[in-house]
Amino acid sequence: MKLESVELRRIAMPLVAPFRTSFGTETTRDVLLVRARTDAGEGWGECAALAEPKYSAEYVDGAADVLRRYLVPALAAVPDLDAHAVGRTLAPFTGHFMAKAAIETAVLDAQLRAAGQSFGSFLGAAVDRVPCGVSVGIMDSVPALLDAVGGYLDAGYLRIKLKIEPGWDVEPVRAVRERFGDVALQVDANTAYAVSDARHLARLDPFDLLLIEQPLAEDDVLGHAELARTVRTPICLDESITSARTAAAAISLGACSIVNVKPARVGGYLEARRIAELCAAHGVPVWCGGMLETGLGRAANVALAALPNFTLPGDTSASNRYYATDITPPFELADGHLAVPTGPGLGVSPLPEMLEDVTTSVVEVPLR
Ligand code: SMG
Ligand code: MG
Repeated sequence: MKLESVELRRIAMPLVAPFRTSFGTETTRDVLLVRARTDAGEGWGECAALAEPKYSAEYVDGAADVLRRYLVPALAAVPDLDAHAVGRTLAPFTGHFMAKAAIETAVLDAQLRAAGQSFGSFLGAAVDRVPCGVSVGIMDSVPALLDAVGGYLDAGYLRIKLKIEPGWDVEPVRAVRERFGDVALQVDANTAYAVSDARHLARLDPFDLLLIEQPLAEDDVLGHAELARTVRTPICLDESITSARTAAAAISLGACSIVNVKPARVGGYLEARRIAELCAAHGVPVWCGGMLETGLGRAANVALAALPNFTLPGDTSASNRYYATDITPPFELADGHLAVPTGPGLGVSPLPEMLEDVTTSVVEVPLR
């Protein structure tokens, strides 16, 4: 394939409710969509970068900038482009995983649409639907949290993840356990603790959580290994895992026994699949993370979550958990599951009218 032009489109997607984490509150997702036009047809990718560089170093304006200045021009020079060539071509540019993931996904979508193959089939999906969890933000009060969790359980979600931070951890976990019994429950700290908090975090042990996700800083792999020797709850890494190599190191050092595989964080679906396979070889279960994606990003995540080693429910919730109106036909929960799309490529496309309604800017990247 040859890249003919790339469109960088920004859309503003209001969330149905504010989503608060230890690093900030999201109320509207400012999403960058990448549309790759090739001589074999077009493809879409969604960039997961948030507005501010707080989850990780990436942010949406930075992602758009690096795509326009460096990544797209490098790919435009490749005569027979496919998804595998994207990572190779972009390797000289350090970091910028979310920007790289977005363009790799767009190229893969174009390639698979042209070949009539779905993401799920290409990646190696083993099932036709995936069990879904939901990530629940920090709330103003425990009663408000119990209301939210109750609503998600009524909707059929099979696992609850609570965002935690110092001052909002043991009490909300205890309250959810007491009210909802033995529901599958886990927590995510988004790096809000220090290794000196080990004894405090061990107070979560009696609640039989599936895991505690990323309690310490992104670069504190040894700290996580030390913590794993103090707390009984399994440690799962998110932010720290940026490649198959960092996953191998974290596992070897005993820093985690479960991995959150988030394609955006590792540069795309090909590296995400490598991580899942590496984890399988080490007996480490994985699950698919999320970044409040629209239906486009969700389609690819659901396909990935259908791979064999994804044995825990992912942050792959239905469209209406995030958006009143999605830009694709909505993903709907059925019996706690989402169906893996079967159409060519992502299997979903943006609805033109809806897309126009939410678009805030469109930039064509000039290809020389
Ligand atoms: O997509 O359902 C979702 C959100 C899942 O909690 C979620 N993501 O650290 O895992 C994480 C966070 C990162 C994004 S917070 C705005
Ligand atoms: Mg996380």
